[in-house]
Amino acid sequence: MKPNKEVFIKQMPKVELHAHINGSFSNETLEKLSQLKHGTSAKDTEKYNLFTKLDLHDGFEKFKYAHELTDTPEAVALGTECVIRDFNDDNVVYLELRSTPRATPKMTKEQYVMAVIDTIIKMKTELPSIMVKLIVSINRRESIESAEENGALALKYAKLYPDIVCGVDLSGDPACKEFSDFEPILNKARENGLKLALHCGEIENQVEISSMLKFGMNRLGHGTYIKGDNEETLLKNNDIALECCLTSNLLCGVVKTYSDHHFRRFYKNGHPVVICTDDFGVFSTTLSTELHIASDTFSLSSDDLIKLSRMAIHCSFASHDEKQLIHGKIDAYAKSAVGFKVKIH
Ligand code: 6MZ
Repeated sequence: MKPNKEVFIKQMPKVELHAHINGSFSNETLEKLSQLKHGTSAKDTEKYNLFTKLDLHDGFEKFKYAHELTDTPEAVALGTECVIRDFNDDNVVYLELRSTPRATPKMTKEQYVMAVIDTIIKMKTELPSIMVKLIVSINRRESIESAEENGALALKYAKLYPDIVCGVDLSGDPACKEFSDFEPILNKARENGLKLALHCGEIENQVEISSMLKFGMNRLGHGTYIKGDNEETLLKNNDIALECCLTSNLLCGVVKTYSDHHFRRFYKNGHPVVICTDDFGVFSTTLSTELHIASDTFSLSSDDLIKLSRMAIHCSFASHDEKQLIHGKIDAYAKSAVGFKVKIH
């Protein structure tokens, strides 16, 4: 086999830190979920896939389609399993999934969380080469009461499953509510040992960006509108890693071209950055594709890509021993790739 960039990236052990479960359904997964719910093929998958640029708000409408299909614990379990299988097929060896506990007429939030956790446990034996964790999401669109419930579920299940539940995410339409509304919930999670991976700076709101950066977090999702020197200093001083989702940002219209993406600036400044998919089903991408785009756009060599993978492990919420294990896989791959004399630029 002639080694080339595609093969190199596809085979590289990869680390995914920003993936929403209900945004990560392939068309095959939608088919399976539709069969489960309706006994028929999925209709109107274009309601879910984003083929053209939209604004961020329209982008959020896309998730309704997946949510309609995942309204029972069985469907949540099936969806989660398919997502883990798809990441495994892309040679992702460490995966932090995030998802918003959702109550429907057929399911409680607690059943939702258990369906995801049970599936993660089941997949440990079926797919032993991928390690999967869960970050519990809070959706900004929902009530504070709902956010409190999600925070409490995160704490409860982190105690019961400390190897799986590792953090809390704040996501959803960034135009909804004030960050300060969520601070007490996030503080409580942090004080009880959970990590924070919060969406921040997806829209232009300098007051909120500043207060979020001062509040601090372990990782920040998107950060498109983090622009001023003060903000970059806060990011640096508070040691906040940046999750960059190239295609998501392009298709949601918050960056004009890949080349304009803020990954370039932060990477150049040596800031911890991680390439992520966000919602690979909605944005029709894979982690390998995103790394390929990053490599092409920002002239990253094979060494740079390996370094990015190592950086992703560093920024992950895995334990020390788990990080060592994943590092071992990347080291072994890097050695074999040297043997291949893979030069991708
Ligand atoms: C903000 C996003 C998002 O939780 O039902 N979500 N929130 N920005 C984004 N960038 C485009 N992509 C996804 O997965 C879907 C939910 O994740 C959040 C939204 O709240 C969406 O409803 P779960 O598994």
